[in-house]
Amino acid sequence: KKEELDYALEKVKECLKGASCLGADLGPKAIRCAGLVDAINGLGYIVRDCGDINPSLKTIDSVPGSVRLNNLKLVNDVNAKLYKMVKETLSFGNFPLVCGGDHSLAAGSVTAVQRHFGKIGIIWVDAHGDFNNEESSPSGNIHGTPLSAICGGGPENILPFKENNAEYVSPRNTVIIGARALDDEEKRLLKQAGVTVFGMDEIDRRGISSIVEDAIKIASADTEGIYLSFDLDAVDPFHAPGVGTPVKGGLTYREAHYLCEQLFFSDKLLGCEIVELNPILDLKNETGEFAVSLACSMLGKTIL
Ligand code: HAR
Ligand code: MN
Ligand code: MN
Repeated sequence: KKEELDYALEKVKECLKGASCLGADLGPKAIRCAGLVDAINGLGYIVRDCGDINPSLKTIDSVPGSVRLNNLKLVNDVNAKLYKMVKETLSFGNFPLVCGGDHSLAAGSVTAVQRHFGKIGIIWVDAHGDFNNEESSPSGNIHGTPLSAICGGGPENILPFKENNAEYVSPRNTVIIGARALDDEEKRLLKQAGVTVFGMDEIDRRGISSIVEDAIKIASADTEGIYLSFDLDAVDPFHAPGVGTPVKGGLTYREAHYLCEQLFFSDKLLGCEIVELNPILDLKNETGEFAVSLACSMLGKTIL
């Protein structure tokens, strides 16, 4: 029936938010179910779970005018809350670990970390570049744009909470690892901005250890430290099937862990996030469990 179809469509749209498919909003629940808090406690930390951030808006928004970013109001509403939460966490002297949610949350988290420390580097682990702006975005999905926005390339309207005269993150201190699905215009924008991109081909050729070593050097040159933004779709879908936009040919299980372990040992980490977990697409919460094990590696869990 038409009313039923319309109702179902409305429900699906409510869940769309920054990504193109339903379910990334359930990610944090799945990570908790996989035992995140106990696992981190087990490493000797005290965990303060700030809880989920729920949007105050319920329905999908169509913004009037020429804005072509999907669900802009909804994403901005969540990110404004996240921005405040991460800034508070840092001002208490605590270490933020943000669990997504789709990657558009980086607009809130990274802006807060940058504001707190003044000058940070970013290591962005992702199959994608997330470096589209409003004009270049092929989909209008905000999760394809946050890295560009954070680096000052727009879309500016996904950073409404950014304080006046706060600095952007320098593209010169920004490194992408694991890329294998970049749009043509996005490639051009990355090159123009001066972001370092280590694609899977270079990881094949040089090995993950030398790549991570370079990435840490680039992201920490003249910065207060490094924020690690880990999109689970960087990992091969064989190990991480529970993501909205899987791309074959990604990081192996050990490459992903090695990267996180080395970042911990660099002693440069200012905070981190794990994003794009979509439990609806997962197999028995395998990717949720993987996310927990990666968080442990970021926080100092070692083999020996
Ligand atoms: N580049 C495409 C776009 O901008 C696809 C982005 C998919 N993004 C993610 N983020 N899953 O990493 O629409
Ligand atoms: Mn991403
Ligand atoms: Mn991605």
